[in-house]
Amino acid sequence: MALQDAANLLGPARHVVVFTGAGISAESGVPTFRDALTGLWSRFDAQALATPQAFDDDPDLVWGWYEWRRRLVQRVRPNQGHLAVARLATHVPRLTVITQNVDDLHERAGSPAVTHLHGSLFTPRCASCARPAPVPESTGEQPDEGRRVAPPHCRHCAGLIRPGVVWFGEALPEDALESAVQAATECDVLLTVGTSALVYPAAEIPRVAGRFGAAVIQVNPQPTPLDPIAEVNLAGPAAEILPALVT
Ligand code: BV8
Ligand code: ZN
Repeated sequence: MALQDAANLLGPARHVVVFTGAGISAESGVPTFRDALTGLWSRFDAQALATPQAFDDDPDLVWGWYEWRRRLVQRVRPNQGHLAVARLATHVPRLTVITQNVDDLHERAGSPAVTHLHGSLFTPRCASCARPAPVPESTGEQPDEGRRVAPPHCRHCAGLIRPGVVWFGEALPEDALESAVQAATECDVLLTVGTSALVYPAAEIPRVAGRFGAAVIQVNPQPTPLDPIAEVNLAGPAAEILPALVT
């Protein structure tokens, strides 16, 4: 049985990398990236909004979208999948958590030192001088879906504040990418969870681990391009599979 095969790989592992994507947060109520635009947002294309060009063309549209997503994330809770990942740290000598997600649900589940390859909804910065900016105060109201919101101005240079995420066409944070690649080359097991593995260079991380001899275990209800390199494929939702794997 696949779950037992995965447990047998994890059991003796000394260094495990958990590599996550939007699917791990799906059962918390955070839409995955490729269906992020629901309701009023459905008339937009996520991949087109997540670009420097989109922010230049229509900063209020893009800022409004990220404010909606940030406030949605603040209202939801980590699920059993995030909690199982945090628990895994007590089962293996070394655990590295690498996420493509811009939410903070791994941290809120108790995973320390999460590597965020694509930045965070909670680290806005100035688009001109790059200095960090405060996260806007939450009003406690329901997020206004589909609403344009003017971004704040930088208190140092008056430039526009932008979300602290990595947009398409932008380089990933060098330290995050470097430590992720390093961990991938060193681990015995890489557990990839809830990612379509379509966005590069992040999608290289499980492939690097496989090339360097790690066993790759995949948790995803759908097929992905990683199926051929995964030693074990656990087809199902993360919030069910991970707690069964990490008891
Ligand atoms: C760069 C932050 C260069 C913002 C995101 C060809 C080769 C190599 C690269 C490229 C190429 N063609 C184009 C590129 C470049 C591009 C790229 O990869 N494009 C792809 C689409 C072809 N990459 C870039 O532009 C990157 N930068 O290359 O820089 C450079 C170098 C030097 C100097 C300057 C430039 C930057 C990419 C970063 C994009 N930012 N996010 C935001 O969130 O708004 S990407 C976005 O996709 C997501 O946010 C997430 O981070 C990422 C990955 O998505 P997933 O997490 O996998 O989510 P997805 O919705 O796709 O899938 C969900 C999965 O969950 C599914 O498989 C589903 O089955 C599963 N699931 C559902 N429910 C569950 C579940 N699994 C488990 N349990 C469940 N319950
Ligand atoms: Zn500034």
